[in-house]
Amino acid sequence: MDGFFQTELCQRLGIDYPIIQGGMAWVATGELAGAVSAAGGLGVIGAGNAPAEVVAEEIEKVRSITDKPFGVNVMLLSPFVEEIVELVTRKKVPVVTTGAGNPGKYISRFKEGGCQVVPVVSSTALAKRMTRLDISAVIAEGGEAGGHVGKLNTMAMIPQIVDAVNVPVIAAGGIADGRGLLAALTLGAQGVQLGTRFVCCEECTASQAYKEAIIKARDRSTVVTGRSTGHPVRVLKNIFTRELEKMEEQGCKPEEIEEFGEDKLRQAVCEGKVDEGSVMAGQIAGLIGEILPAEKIITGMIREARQLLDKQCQQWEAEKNGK
Ligand code: TUI
Repeated sequence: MDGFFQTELCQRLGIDYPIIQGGMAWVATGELAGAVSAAGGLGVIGAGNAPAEVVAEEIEKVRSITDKPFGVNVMLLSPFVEEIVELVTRKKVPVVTTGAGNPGKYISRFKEGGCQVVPVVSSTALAKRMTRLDISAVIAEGGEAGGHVGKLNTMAMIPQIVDAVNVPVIAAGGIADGRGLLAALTLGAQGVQLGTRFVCCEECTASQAYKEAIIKARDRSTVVTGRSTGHPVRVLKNIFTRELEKMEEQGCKPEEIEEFGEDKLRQAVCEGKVDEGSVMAGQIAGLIGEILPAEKIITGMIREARQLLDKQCQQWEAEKNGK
């Protein structure tokens, strides 16, 4: 345990380390969330577009792995959002993160179930609006992130949101190691959320091909598609994104583009179709070089951040002593 890295956010959520695993649709199953929570972070099941009975099984899986707190990400564009809200409330899921919208109308139900609510935001205005609700923290997600993204980047957005709100801020987008953790804390965040890094985790049930596509990626391997449909999504460049770009150039209707994208994430994650499918990943994919157990990712990040801080302190100490 390390005092510096035990932020108020950790106390609020009941976790040992300020590291949250992104609730990625299809990728963030009970196995992954359970492993992250067991290792002292906050594991989060990604409900995505899944119906309640599927998510209920993932909740049971986490509870069979660990007694520690965990979360469910409620994707607010899901056709099953109503039944997912009912499920997480009934199952008393400790933490609910929300994405792709405003959870305002569901907050009272979450609170009745004893769930702490942590919405994802992509701007200061949205973050401020969320603080009128009974929430425990906000996740400020920059456009470096994988999947559905906003316009601002993490570096510029975090300090502005930290200054604008009175709840703990969790930085997301572009973070995958101890350097990113330390940088985020320096910007005033009290924690970090990682998605792409946890895809390349032993306990993650995504296809080997999906993990290998991330390992192979470089800094410029991702692209944002779907700007014309109003649903910009960051993915690895492949045959699928080139087809999508062609459709956008040709001025295809947003409905046609949306229809073409349907089921493509599942195909990539579950069937390993990484050429024709949608391989959602963040810009930090280029930094990820190996598949590790969740516990190694978490303790490695904390160790790296602490060593960086120690080294800096020693240097300052030496300077003060005129060495
Ligand atoms: O939600 C995500 N990332 C996602 S969701 C997803 S599934 C999907 N697939 C295709 C199209 C759309 C979704 C894949 N990746 N990240 C969290 C996030 N939330 N990023 C941005 C936002 C967000 C956007 C608008 C949060 C709130 C919001 O509010 C709008 C408003 O004014 O209420």
